[in-house]
Amino acid sequence: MSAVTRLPAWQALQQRIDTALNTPIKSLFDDPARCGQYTLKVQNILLDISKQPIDNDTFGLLLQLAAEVDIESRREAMFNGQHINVTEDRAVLHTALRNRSNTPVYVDGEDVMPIIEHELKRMRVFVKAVRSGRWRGYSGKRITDVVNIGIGGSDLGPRMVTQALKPYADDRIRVHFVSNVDGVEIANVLRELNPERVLFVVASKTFTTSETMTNAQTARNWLMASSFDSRAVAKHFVAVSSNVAAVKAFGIKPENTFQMWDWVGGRFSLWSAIGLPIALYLGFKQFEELLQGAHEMDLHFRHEPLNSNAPVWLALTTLWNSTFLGRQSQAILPYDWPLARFSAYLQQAEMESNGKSVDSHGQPVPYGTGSIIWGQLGIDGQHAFYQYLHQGNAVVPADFIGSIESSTPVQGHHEKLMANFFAQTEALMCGIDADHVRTELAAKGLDEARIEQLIPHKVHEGNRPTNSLILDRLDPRTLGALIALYEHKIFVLGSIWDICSFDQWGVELGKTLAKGILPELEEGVLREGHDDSTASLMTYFIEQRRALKARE
Ligand code: G6Q
Repeated sequence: MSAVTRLPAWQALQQRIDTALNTPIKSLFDDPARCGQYTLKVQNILLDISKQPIDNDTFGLLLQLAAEVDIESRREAMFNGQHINVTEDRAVLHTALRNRSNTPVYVDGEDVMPIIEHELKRMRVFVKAVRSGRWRGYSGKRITDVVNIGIGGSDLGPRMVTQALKPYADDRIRVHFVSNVDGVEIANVLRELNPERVLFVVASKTFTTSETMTNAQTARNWLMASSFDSRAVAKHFVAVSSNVAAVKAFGIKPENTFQMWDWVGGRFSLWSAIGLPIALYLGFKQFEELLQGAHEMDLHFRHEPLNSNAPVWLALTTLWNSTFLGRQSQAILPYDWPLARFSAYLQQAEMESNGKSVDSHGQPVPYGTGSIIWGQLGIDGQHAFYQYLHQGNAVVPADFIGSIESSTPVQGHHEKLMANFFAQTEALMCGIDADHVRTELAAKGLDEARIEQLIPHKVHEGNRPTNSLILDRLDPRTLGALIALYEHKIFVLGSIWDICSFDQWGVELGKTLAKGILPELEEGVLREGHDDSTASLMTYFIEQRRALKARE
Protein backbone atom coordinates (compact mmCIF):
# COMPACT_ATOMS: atom_id res chain seq x y z
CA MET A 1 0.00 0.00 0.00
CA SER A 2 1.36 3.43 -0.83
CA ALA A 3 1.64 6.15 1.82
CA VAL A 4 -1.26 8.14 0.37
CA THR A 5 -3.63 5.17 0.25
CA ARG A 6 -2.98 4.59 3.96
CA LEU A 7 -4.19 8.07 4.89
CA PRO A 8 -7.46 8.13 6.88
CA ALA A 9 -9.21 10.36 4.32
CA TRP A 10 -8.22 8.08 1.42
CA GLN A 11 -9.53 5.03 3.26
CA ALA A 12 -12.76 6.80 4.16
CA LEU A 13 -13.23 7.98 0.58
CA GLN A 14 -13.08 4.41 -0.63
CA GLN A 15 -16.05 3.68 1.55
CA ARG A 16 -17.98 6.44 -0.24
CA ILE A 17 -17.61 5.01 -3.76
CA ASP A 18 -20.78 2.90 -3.73
CA THR A 19 -22.85 5.75 -2.38
CA ALA A 20 -21.54 8.06 -5.10
CA LEU A 21 -22.25 5.55 -7.85
CA ASN A 22 -25.75 4.85 -6.59
CA THR A 23 -26.91 8.36 -5.77
CA PRO A 24 -28.37 10.43 -8.59
CA ILE A 25 -26.47 13.69 -8.69
CA LYS A 26 -29.72 15.60 -9.09
CA SER A 27 -30.98 14.23 -5.77
CA LEU A 28 -28.13 16.08 -4.04
CA PHE A 29 -30.03 19.26 -4.85
CA ASP A 30 -32.69 18.28 -2.30
CA ASP A 31 -30.35 20.32 -0.13
CA PRO A 32 -31.34 23.89 -1.03
CA ALA A 33 -27.90 25.17 0.03
CA ARG A 34 -26.07 23.05 -2.55
CA CYS A 35 -25.84 25.58 -5.39
CA GLY A 36 -24.32 28.29 -3.23
CA GLN A 37 -22.10 25.87 -1.38
CA TYR A 38 -20.44 24.46 -4.49
CA THR A 39 -19.95 27.69 -6.42
CA LEU A 40 -16.96 30.02 -6.17
CA LYS A 41 -16.28 33.30 -7.92
CA VAL A 42 -12.59 34.01 -8.37
CA GLN A 43 -11.60 37.09 -10.33
CA ASN A 44 -13.82 36.98 -13.41
CA ILE A 45 -14.44 33.26 -13.26
CA LEU A 46 -17.43 31.54 -11.72
CA LEU A 47 -16.68 27.90 -10.93
CA ASP A 48 -19.65 25.64 -10.20
CA ILE A 49 -18.90 22.06 -9.19
CA SER A 50 -22.40 21.32 -7.90
CA LYS A 51 -23.16 18.86 -10.73
CA GLN A 52 -20.55 16.42 -9.43
CA PRO A 53 -21.29 13.11 -7.68
CA ILE A 54 -19.91 14.63 -4.52
CA ASP A 55 -22.08 15.01 -1.42
CA ASN A 56 -21.10 17.02 1.64
CA ASP A 57 -19.42 14.08 3.40
CA THR A 58 -17.38 13.17 0.34
CA PHE A 59 -16.36 16.76 -0.25
CA GLY A 60 -15.29 17.06 3.38
CA LEU A 61 -13.14 13.95 2.98
CA LEU A 62 -11.63 15.16 -0.29
CA LEU A 63 -10.64 18.40 1.41
CA GLN A 64 -9.31 16.40 4.34
CA LEU A 65 -7.21 14.33 1.93
CA ALA A 66 -5.77 17.52 0.42
CA ALA A 67 -4.86 18.62 3.94
CA GLU A 68 -3.44 15.20 4.89
CA VAL A 69 -1.06 15.20 1.91
CA ASP A 70 -0.10 18.68 3.08
CA ILE A 71 -0.93 20.58 -0.07
CA GLU A 72 -0.18 23.81 1.77
CA SER A 73 3.48 22.96 2.39
CA ARG A 74 3.90 21.55 -1.11
CA ARG A 75 2.40 24.72 -2.53
CA GLU A 76 4.82 26.86 -0.55
CA ALA A 77 7.70 24.68 -1.72
CA MET A 78 6.74 25.42 -5.33
CA PHE A 79 6.28 29.17 -4.87
CA ASN A 80 9.52 29.34 -2.84
CA GLY A 81 11.68 27.82 -5.55
CA GLN A 82 12.44 24.48 -3.91
CA HIS A 83 13.50 21.71 -6.29
CA ILE A 84 10.08 20.05 -6.50
CA ASN A 85 10.97 18.69 -9.95
CA VAL A 86 12.84 15.91 -8.19
CA THR A 87 13.91 13.81 -11.14
CA GLU A 88 15.52 16.78 -12.91
CA ASP A 89 16.53 18.42 -9.63
CA ARG A 90 14.97 21.76 -10.59
CA ALA A 91 12.74 24.42 -9.16
CA VAL A 92 9.35 24.96 -10.83
CA LEU A 93 8.79 28.67 -11.10
CA HIS A 94 6.40 29.65 -13.84
CA THR A 95 4.69 31.62 -11.05
CA ALA A 96 7.78 33.86 -10.75
CA LEU A 97 7.47 34.79 -14.45
CA ARG A 98 4.17 36.52 -13.68
CA ASN A 99 4.98 37.72 -10.19
CA ARG A 100 3.70 41.31 -10.30
CA SER A 101 3.98 41.86 -6.54
CA ASN A 102 7.46 43.29 -6.46
CA THR A 103 8.66 40.57 -4.09
CA PRO A 104 11.81 38.49 -4.45
CA VAL A 105 11.70 34.84 -5.50
CA TYR A 106 14.77 32.80 -4.70
CA VAL A 107 16.21 29.85 -6.57
CA ASP A 108 19.23 28.32 -4.86
CA GLY A 109 19.74 31.51 -2.88
CA GLU A 110 19.51 33.86 -5.87
CA ASP A 111 16.60 36.25 -6.41
CA VAL A 112 15.42 35.54 -9.96
CA MET A 113 13.11 38.54 -10.23
CA PRO A 114 15.81 40.91 -11.58
CA ILE A 115 16.61 38.58 -14.50
CA ILE A 116 12.91 38.08 -15.20
CA GLU A 117 12.29 41.84 -15.16
CA HIS A 118 15.31 42.40 -17.38
CA GLU A 119 14.04 39.93 -19.98
CA LEU A 120 10.53 41.40 -19.85
CA LYS A 121 12.00 44.81 -20.46
CA ARG A 122 13.93 43.53 -23.48
CA MET A 123 10.73 41.98 -24.80
CA ARG A 124 8.85 45.25 -24.31
CA VAL A 125 11.48 47.23 -26.25
CA PHE A 126 11.60 44.68 -29.04
CA VAL A 127 7.82 44.40 -29.35
CA LYS A 128 7.54 48.17 -29.56
CA ALA A 129 10.23 48.35 -32.24
CA VAL A 130 8.54 45.73 -34.40
CA ARG A 131 4.98 46.96 -33.96
CA SER A 132 5.89 50.60 -34.52
CA GLY A 133 7.75 49.75 -37.70
CA ARG A 134 11.10 50.90 -36.33
CA TRP A 135 12.43 47.37 -36.74
CA ARG A 136 12.66 46.75 -40.47
CA GLY A 137 13.45 43.80 -42.69
CA TYR A 138 16.60 43.52 -44.84
CA SER A 139 15.11 45.60 -47.65
CA GLY A 140 13.83 48.34 -45.33
CA LYS A 141 10.21 47.20 -45.25
CA ARG A 142 8.26 46.93 -42.01
CA ILE A 143 7.43 43.55 -40.50
CA THR A 144 3.84 42.42 -41.05
CA ASP A 145 4.03 38.71 -40.21
CA VAL A 146 5.50 36.78 -37.30
CA VAL A 147 6.11 33.05 -37.67
CA ASN A 148 6.69 31.11 -34.45
CA ILE A 149 8.77 28.01 -35.05
CA GLY A 150 8.54 25.70 -32.04
CA ILE A 151 6.79 22.57 -30.85
CA GLY A 152 5.09 21.22 -27.71
CA GLY A 153 5.45 23.72 -24.90
CA SER A 154 7.13 26.14 -27.31
CA ASP A 155 4.05 26.18 -29.52
CA LEU A 156 0.81 25.15 -27.85
CA GLY A 157 0.58 28.02 -25.34
CA PRO A 158 1.25 30.94 -27.72
CA ARG A 159 -0.86 29.27 -30.42
CA MET A 160 -3.83 28.85 -28.07
CA VAL A 161 -3.53 32.33 -26.54
CA THR A 162 -3.18 34.22 -29.83
CA GLN A 163 -6.30 32.52 -31.13
CA ALA A 164 -8.17 33.13 -27.88
CA LEU A 165 -7.30 36.83 -27.85
CA LYS A 166 -7.71 37.53 -31.55
CA PRO A 167 -10.49 40.05 -30.79
CA TYR A 168 -7.87 42.09 -28.88
CA ALA A 169 -5.38 42.22 -31.74
CA ASP A 170 -5.06 45.09 -34.17
CA ASP A 171 -4.08 44.56 -37.79
CA ARG A 172 -0.43 45.53 -37.42
CA ILE A 173 0.97 42.02 -37.13
CA ARG A 174 -0.32 38.66 -38.30
CA VAL A 175 0.90 35.58 -36.49
CA HIS A 176 1.54 32.07 -37.81
CA PHE A 177 2.75 28.86 -36.20
CA VAL A 178 4.89 26.06 -37.54
CA SER A 179 5.42 23.07 -35.27
CA ASN A 180 5.27 19.94 -37.38
CA VAL A 181 8.24 18.49 -39.22
CA ASP A 182 5.85 17.42 -41.95
CA GLY A 183 6.97 19.89 -44.63
CA VAL A 184 3.36 20.54 -45.56
CA GLU A 185 2.91 22.89 -42.62
CA ILE A 186 5.85 25.20 -43.23
CA ALA A 187 5.24 25.17 -46.98
CA ASN A 188 1.62 26.24 -46.41
CA VAL A 189 2.67 29.05 -44.10
CA LEU A 190 5.53 30.38 -46.26
CA ARG A 191 3.47 30.27 -49.44
CA GLU A 192 1.40 33.18 -48.16
CA LEU A 193 4.30 35.35 -46.99
CA ASN A 194 6.73 37.93 -48.31
CA PRO A 195 10.28 37.24 -47.02
CA GLU A 196 10.99 40.96 -46.78
CA ARG A 197 8.26 41.36 -44.17
CA VAL A 198 8.55 38.23 -42.03
CA LEU A 199 10.01 37.83 -38.57
CA PHE A 200 10.75 34.26 -37.47
CA VAL A 201 10.74 33.51 -33.74
CA VAL A 202 12.64 30.27 -33.21
CA ALA A 203 11.31 29.09 -29.85
CA SER A 204 13.15 26.20 -28.29
CA LYS A 205 14.31 25.93 -24.71
CA THR A 206 16.96 23.38 -25.63
CA PHE A 207 17.57 24.57 -29.21
CA THR A 208 18.17 20.95 -30.14
CA THR A 209 14.61 19.80 -30.90
CA SER A 210 14.81 18.16 -34.29
CA GLU A 211 11.42 19.36 -35.62
CA THR A 212 12.15 22.96 -34.69
CA MET A 213 15.73 22.95 -35.97
CA THR A 214 14.62 21.45 -39.29
CA ASN A 215 11.88 24.06 -39.72
CA ALA A 216 14.21 26.88 -38.69
CA GLN A 217 16.77 25.77 -41.28
CA THR A 218 14.08 25.59 -43.98
CA ALA A 219 12.90 29.10 -43.04
CA ARG A 220 16.50 30.34 -43.18
CA ASN A 221 17.00 28.84 -46.66
CA TRP A 222 13.73 30.40 -47.81
CA LEU A 223 14.90 33.80 -46.62
CA MET A 224 18.33 33.35 -48.25
CA ALA A 225 16.69 32.44 -51.54
CA SER A 226 15.18 35.89 -51.58
CA SER A 227 17.79 38.06 -49.88
CA PHE A 228 21.03 36.33 -51.04
CA ASP A 229 22.70 37.80 -47.96
CA SER A 230 23.30 36.00 -44.67
CA ARG A 231 23.15 39.34 -42.85
CA ALA A 232 19.40 39.27 -43.47
CA VAL A 233 19.13 36.61 -40.75
CA ALA A 234 19.77 39.28 -38.12
CA LYS A 235 16.75 41.25 -39.33
CA HIS A 236 14.40 38.33 -39.68
CA PHE A 237 15.26 35.84 -36.95
CA VAL A 238 15.07 36.05 -33.19
CA ALA A 239 15.30 33.14 -30.78
CA VAL A 240 13.89 32.21 -27.40
CA SER A 241 16.07 29.67 -25.66
CA SER A 242 18.15 28.77 -22.64
CA ASN A 243 20.89 27.41 -24.94
CA VAL A 244 22.60 30.63 -26.00
CA ALA A 245 25.59 28.84 -27.56
CA ALA A 246 23.41 26.78 -29.91
CA VAL A 247 21.43 29.87 -30.89
CA LYS A 248 24.66 31.66 -31.76
CA ALA A 249 25.85 28.70 -33.81
CA PHE A 250 22.62 28.90 -35.82
CA GLY A 251 23.49 32.50 -36.68
CA ILE A 252 21.19 34.44 -34.39
CA LYS A 253 22.96 37.15 -32.45
CA PRO A 254 22.87 37.32 -28.64
CA GLU A 255 21.09 40.70 -28.84
CA ASN A 256 18.31 38.94 -30.77
CA THR A 257 18.05 36.09 -28.29
CA PHE A 258 15.58 36.05 -25.43
CA GLN A 259 16.36 33.97 -22.38
CA MET A 260 14.46 31.29 -20.54
CA TRP A 261 15.68 29.24 -17.64
CA ASP A 262 15.80 25.63 -16.55
CA TRP A 263 13.20 26.28 -13.83
CA VAL A 264 10.59 27.03 -16.52
CA GLY A 265 9.00 23.84 -17.83
CA GLY A 266 8.11 23.93 -21.54
CA ARG A 267 4.39 23.40 -21.00
CA PHE A 268 4.30 26.18 -18.40
CA SER A 269 6.41 28.62 -20.40
CA LEU A 270 4.00 30.90 -22.23
CA TRP A 271 4.59 33.48 -19.47
CA SER A 272 8.27 33.72 -20.41
CA ALA A 273 9.75 34.98 -23.68
CA ILE A 274 8.07 31.94 -25.25
CA GLY A 275 5.10 34.32 -25.12
CA LEU A 276 6.89 36.70 -27.51
CA PRO A 277 4.51 35.95 -30.43
CA ILE A 278 1.61 36.79 -28.11
CA ALA A 279 3.16 40.15 -27.23
CA LEU A 280 4.06 40.89 -30.85
CA TYR A 281 0.53 40.10 -31.98
CA LEU A 282 -1.40 41.87 -29.21
CA GLY A 283 1.02 44.48 -27.94
CA PHE A 284 2.98 44.32 -24.70
CA LYS A 285 0.23 45.85 -22.54
CA GLN A 286 -2.12 42.98 -23.33
CA PHE A 287 0.66 40.48 -22.61
CA GLU A 288 1.10 42.12 -19.22
CA GLU A 289 -2.64 41.82 -18.62
CA LEU A 290 -2.33 38.09 -19.26
CA LEU A 291 0.51 37.92 -16.69
CA GLN A 292 -1.54 39.97 -14.24
CA GLY A 293 -4.53 37.64 -14.49
CA ALA A 294 -2.34 34.61 -13.86
CA HIS A 295 -0.64 36.35 -10.94
CA GLU A 296 -3.98 37.10 -9.32
CA MET A 297 -4.89 33.42 -9.61
CA ASP A 298 -1.50 32.56 -8.07
CA LEU A 299 -2.33 34.77 -5.09
CA HIS A 300 -5.72 33.12 -4.74
CA PHE A 301 -4.22 29.64 -4.94
CA ARG A 302 -1.42 30.45 -2.54
CA HIS A 303 -3.41 32.19 0.17
CA GLU A 304 -7.00 30.97 0.03
CA PRO A 305 -7.92 28.13 2.42
CA LEU A 306 -8.39 24.77 0.73
CA ASN A 307 -12.15 24.80 1.22
CA SER A 308 -12.58 27.92 -0.92
CA ASN A 309 -9.67 27.44 -3.29
CA ALA A 310 -10.69 27.12 -6.95
CA PRO A 311 -7.71 25.07 -8.25
CA VAL A 312 -8.12 22.72 -5.27
CA TRP A 313 -11.84 22.29 -6.01
CA LEU A 314 -11.19 21.60 -9.67
CA ALA A 315 -8.48 19.07 -8.81
CA LEU A 316 -10.67 17.28 -6.27
CA THR A 317 -13.47 16.79 -8.81
CA THR A 318 -11.01 15.13 -11.18
CA LEU A 319 -9.42 13.10 -8.39
CA TRP A 320 -12.79 11.78 -7.28
CA ASN A 321 -13.97 10.93 -10.79
CA SER A 322 -10.75 9.38 -12.03
CA THR A 323 -8.95 7.74 -9.15
CA PHE A 324 -11.94 6.70 -7.07
CA LEU A 325 -14.77 6.28 -9.59
CA GLY A 326 -12.53 4.95 -12.37
CA ARG A 327 -13.46 7.48 -15.06
CA GLN A 328 -10.38 7.65 -17.16
CA SER A 329 -11.03 10.50 -19.51
CA GLN A 330 -12.14 14.05 -19.17
CA ALA A 331 -13.59 16.36 -21.81
CA ILE A 332 -12.88 20.09 -22.01
CA LEU A 333 -15.74 21.78 -23.83
CA PRO A 334 -15.51 25.53 -24.43
CA TYR A 335 -18.62 27.43 -25.50
CA ASP A 336 -16.50 30.35 -26.56
CA TRP A 337 -15.07 30.14 -30.07
CA PRO A 338 -11.76 31.83 -29.21
CA LEU A 339 -11.00 28.94 -26.84
CA ALA A 340 -10.98 26.47 -29.73
CA ARG A 341 -7.46 25.33 -28.90
CA PHE A 342 -7.88 25.25 -25.13
CA SER A 343 -8.44 21.51 -24.88
CA ALA A 344 -5.37 20.82 -27.05
CA TYR A 345 -3.38 23.07 -24.76
CA LEU A 346 -4.65 21.36 -21.61
CA GLN A 347 -4.09 17.98 -23.15
CA GLN A 348 -0.36 18.58 -23.04
CA ALA A 349 -0.40 20.43 -19.74
CA GLU A 350 -2.26 17.68 -17.90
CA MET A 351 -1.22 14.53 -19.72
CA GLU A 352 2.49 15.31 -19.93
CA SER A 353 2.46 16.40 -16.30
CA ASN A 354 0.40 13.69 -14.69
CA GLY A 355 0.65 10.76 -17.11
CA LYS A 356 2.95 8.93 -14.70
CA SER A 357 2.85 5.53 -13.10
CA VAL A 358 5.54 5.72 -10.44
CA ASP A 359 5.55 7.94 -7.39
CA SER A 360 8.22 10.43 -6.43
CA HIS A 361 10.24 7.58 -4.83
CA GLY A 362 10.09 5.51 -8.01
CA GLN A 363 7.53 3.06 -6.64
CA PRO A 364 4.63 1.96 -8.88
CA VAL A 365 1.43 3.80 -7.94
CA PRO A 366 -1.45 1.45 -7.15
CA TYR A 367 -4.12 3.94 -8.29
CA GLY A 368 -5.16 5.73 -11.47
CA THR A 369 -3.34 8.98 -12.17
CA GLY A 370 -3.60 11.51 -15.03
CA SER A 371 -6.79 11.52 -17.05
CA ILE A 372 -7.03 11.38 -20.81
CA ILE A 373 -7.85 14.99 -21.70
CA TRP A 374 -9.68 15.66 -24.92
CA GLY A 375 -12.36 17.89 -26.37
CA GLN A 376 -13.13 20.69 -28.75
CA LEU A 377 -15.63 23.51 -29.07
CA GLY A 378 -18.81 22.32 -27.38
CA ILE A 379 -21.25 23.33 -30.07
CA ASP A 380 -19.33 21.47 -32.77
CA GLY A 381 -18.90 18.56 -30.39
CA GLN A 382 -22.67 18.36 -29.96
CA HIS A 383 -22.93 17.39 -33.61
CA ALA A 384 -20.05 14.96 -33.37
CA PHE A 385 -19.32 13.09 -30.14
CA TYR A 386 -21.91 14.19 -27.55
CA GLN A 387 -23.92 11.07 -28.34
CA TYR A 388 -21.16 9.18 -26.53
CA LEU A 389 -21.23 11.62 -23.60
CA HIS A 390 -24.98 11.14 -23.16
CA GLN A 391 -25.45 7.45 -23.89
CA GLY A 392 -22.02 5.83 -24.23
CA ASN A 393 -21.23 3.12 -21.71
CA ALA A 394 -18.30 5.01 -20.19
CA VAL A 395 -18.89 8.11 -18.12
CA VAL A 396 -16.82 11.10 -19.24
CA PRO A 397 -16.73 13.98 -16.77
CA ALA A 398 -16.62 17.30 -18.61
CA ASP A 399 -15.69 20.91 -17.95
CA PHE A 400 -17.98 23.36 -19.74
CA ILE A 401 -16.51 26.84 -20.24
CA GLY A 402 -18.57 29.79 -21.44
CA SER A 403 -18.79 33.57 -21.03
CA ILE A 404 -21.42 36.12 -20.06
CA GLU A 405 -20.23 38.51 -22.73
CA SER A 406 -18.99 37.48 -26.14
CA SER A 407 -15.64 38.98 -27.07
CA THR A 408 -17.10 39.62 -30.54
CA PRO A 409 -20.83 40.21 -30.09
CA VAL A 410 -23.01 39.45 -33.09
CA GLN A 411 -26.72 40.14 -32.74
CA GLY A 412 -28.71 37.05 -31.76
CA HIS A 413 -25.83 34.59 -31.41
CA HIS A 414 -24.68 34.54 -27.81
CA GLU A 415 -27.93 33.47 -26.14
CA LYS A 416 -28.24 30.65 -28.67
CA LEU A 417 -24.72 29.52 -27.87
CA MET A 418 -25.21 29.60 -24.13
CA ALA A 419 -28.65 28.00 -24.32
CA ASN A 420 -26.78 24.94 -25.54
CA PHE A 421 -24.26 25.17 -22.71
CA PHE A 422 -27.04 25.06 -20.10
CA ALA A 423 -29.09 22.49 -21.98
CA GLN A 424 -26.19 20.08 -22.25
CA THR A 425 -25.09 20.30 -18.62
CA GLU A 426 -28.70 19.87 -17.52
CA ALA A 427 -29.27 16.93 -19.84
CA LEU A 428 -26.05 15.25 -18.77
CA MET A 429 -27.03 15.40 -15.11
CA CYS A 430 -30.79 14.91 -15.27
CA GLY A 431 -31.13 12.62 -18.26
CA ILE A 432 -34.60 11.44 -19.24
CA ASP A 433 -36.29 8.31 -17.86
CA ALA A 434 -38.58 5.69 -19.43
CA ASP A 435 -41.81 7.29 -18.15
CA HIS A 436 -40.86 10.57 -19.69
CA VAL A 437 -40.01 8.96 -23.02
CA ARG A 438 -43.28 6.96 -22.93
CA THR A 439 -45.39 10.08 -22.36
CA GLU A 440 -43.56 11.96 -25.07
CA LEU A 441 -43.96 9.21 -27.66
CA ALA A 442 -47.59 8.59 -26.73
CA ALA A 443 -48.28 12.29 -27.25
CA LYS A 444 -46.88 11.90 -30.75
CA GLY A 445 -49.39 9.11 -31.39
CA LEU A 446 -47.04 6.13 -31.56
CA ASP A 447 -48.54 2.74 -30.79
CA GLU A 448 -47.58 0.91 -27.62
CA ALA A 449 -45.40 -1.74 -29.22
CA ARG A 450 -43.35 0.87 -31.05
CA ILE A 451 -43.06 2.93 -27.86
CA GLU A 452 -41.73 -0.03 -25.86
CA GLN A 453 -39.28 -0.80 -28.64
CA LEU A 454 -37.94 2.75 -28.66
CA ILE A 455 -37.76 3.37 -24.92
CA PRO A 456 -34.33 1.78 -24.25
CA HIS A 457 -32.83 3.75 -27.14
CA LYS A 458 -34.24 7.05 -26.00
CA VAL A 459 -33.61 6.87 -22.28
CA HIS A 460 -30.72 9.06 -21.10
CA GLU A 461 -29.52 7.77 -17.77
CA GLY A 462 -28.05 11.14 -16.86
CA ASN A 463 -25.89 11.29 -13.75
CA ARG A 464 -22.95 12.42 -15.84
CA PRO A 465 -20.73 14.89 -13.97
CA THR A 466 -19.84 18.32 -15.24
CA ASN A 467 -18.14 21.45 -13.95
CA SER A 468 -19.37 24.79 -15.24
CA LEU A 469 -16.95 27.67 -15.63
CA ILE A 470 -18.56 30.97 -16.59
CA LEU A 471 -16.25 33.86 -17.37
CA ASP A 472 -17.36 37.48 -17.32
CA ARG A 473 -15.65 37.77 -20.71
CA LEU A 474 -12.60 36.21 -22.30
CA ASP A 475 -10.19 39.12 -22.01
CA PRO A 476 -6.41 38.82 -21.55
CA ARG A 477 -6.59 39.05 -17.76
CA THR A 478 -9.32 36.44 -17.47
CA LEU A 479 -7.53 34.10 -19.85
CA GLY A 480 -4.37 34.41 -17.74
CA ALA A 481 -6.40 33.48 -14.67
CA LEU A 482 -8.09 30.57 -16.44
CA ILE A 483 -4.81 29.05 -17.58
CA ALA A 484 -3.27 29.47 -14.12
CA LEU A 485 -6.36 27.86 -12.58
CA TYR A 486 -5.74 24.70 -14.60
CA GLU A 487 -1.97 24.80 -14.04
CA HIS A 488 -2.54 24.75 -10.30
CA LYS A 489 -5.17 22.06 -10.64
CA ILE A 490 -2.49 19.91 -12.27
CA PHE A 491 -0.10 20.67 -9.41
CA VAL A 492 -2.68 19.73 -6.75
CA LEU A 493 -3.45 16.44 -8.47
CA GLY A 494 0.24 15.59 -8.85
CA SER A 495 0.78 16.39 -5.18
CA ILE A 496 -2.03 14.11 -4.03
CA TRP A 497 -0.88 11.31 -6.32
CA ASP A 498 2.70 11.95 -5.15
CA ILE A 499 4.04 11.92 -8.69
CA CYS A 500 6.55 14.26 -10.30
CA SER A 501 4.34 16.48 -12.49
CA PHE A 502 7.21 18.45 -13.95
CA ASP A 503 9.32 15.95 -15.86
CA GLN A 504 8.44 14.13 -19.10
CA TRP A 505 10.77 11.15 -19.42
CA GLY A 506 8.11 9.26 -21.32
CA VAL A 507 8.70 11.33 -24.44
CA GLU A 508 12.41 10.54 -24.63
CA LEU A 509 12.49 6.95 -25.85
CA GLY A 510 10.64 7.60 -29.10
CA LYS A 511 12.81 10.66 -29.81
CA THR A 512 16.00 8.65 -29.31
CA LEU A 513 14.81 5.83 -31.55
CA ALA A 514 13.81 8.31 -34.29
CA LYS A 515 17.34 9.71 -34.27
CA GLY A 516 18.70 6.22 -34.95
CA ILE A 517 16.09 5.41 -37.59
CA LEU A 518 16.58 8.60 -39.64
CA PRO A 519 19.96 7.56 -41.18
CA GLU A 520 18.52 4.14 -41.96
CA LEU A 521 15.71 5.76 -43.97
CA GLU A 522 18.07 8.23 -45.61
CA GLU A 523 20.60 5.55 -46.59
CA GLY A 524 18.03 2.87 -47.25
CA VAL A 525 19.86 0.31 -45.12
CA LEU A 526 18.31 -1.31 -42.07
CA ARG A 527 20.48 -2.02 -39.05
CA GLU A 528 20.05 -5.05 -36.81
CA GLY A 529 17.95 -4.92 -33.71
CA HIS A 530 14.50 -3.75 -34.80
CA ASP A 531 11.51 -5.86 -33.88
CA ASP A 532 10.09 -7.79 -36.86
CA SER A 533 7.03 -5.63 -37.30
CA THR A 534 8.94 -2.34 -37.37
CA ALA A 535 11.67 -3.81 -39.59
CA SER A 536 9.18 -5.00 -42.18
CA LEU A 537 7.31 -1.68 -42.20
CA MET A 538 10.57 0.22 -42.63
CA THR A 539 11.62 -2.11 -45.44
CA TYR A 540 8.29 -1.49 -47.18
CA PHE A 541 8.74 2.28 -46.79
CA ILE A 542 12.32 2.22 -48.10
CA GLU A 543 11.40 0.08 -51.11
CA GLN A 544 8.39 2.19 -51.99
CA ARG A 545 10.44 5.38 -51.69
CA ARG A 546 13.10 3.87 -53.98
CA ALA A 547 10.43 2.98 -56.54
CA LEU A 548 8.99 6.47 -56.30
CA LYS A 549 12.36 8.08 -56.88
CA ALA A 550 13.03 5.77 -59.84
CA ARG A 551 9.80 6.99 -61.44
CA GLU A 552 10.66 10.70 -60.94
C1 G6Q B 1 6.99 20.51 -22.26
C2 G6Q B 1 7.92 19.62 -22.89
C3 G6Q B 1 7.93 19.68 -24.39
C4 G6Q B 1 8.81 20.76 -24.97
C5 G6Q B 1 9.03 20.47 -26.45
C6 G6Q B 1 9.87 21.49 -27.12
O1 G6Q B 1 6.87 20.63 -21.07
O2 G6Q B 1 9.15 19.80 -22.33
O3 G6Q B 1 6.65 19.80 -24.95
O4 G6Q B 1 8.26 22.02 -24.78
O5 G6Q B 1 9.59 19.20 -26.59
O6 G6Q B 1 11.13 21.57 -26.50
P1 G6Q B 1 12.09 22.75 -26.81
O7 G6Q B 1 11.47 24.02 -26.35
O8 G6Q B 1 13.36 22.45 -26.06
O9 G6Q B 1 12.31 22.77 -28.29
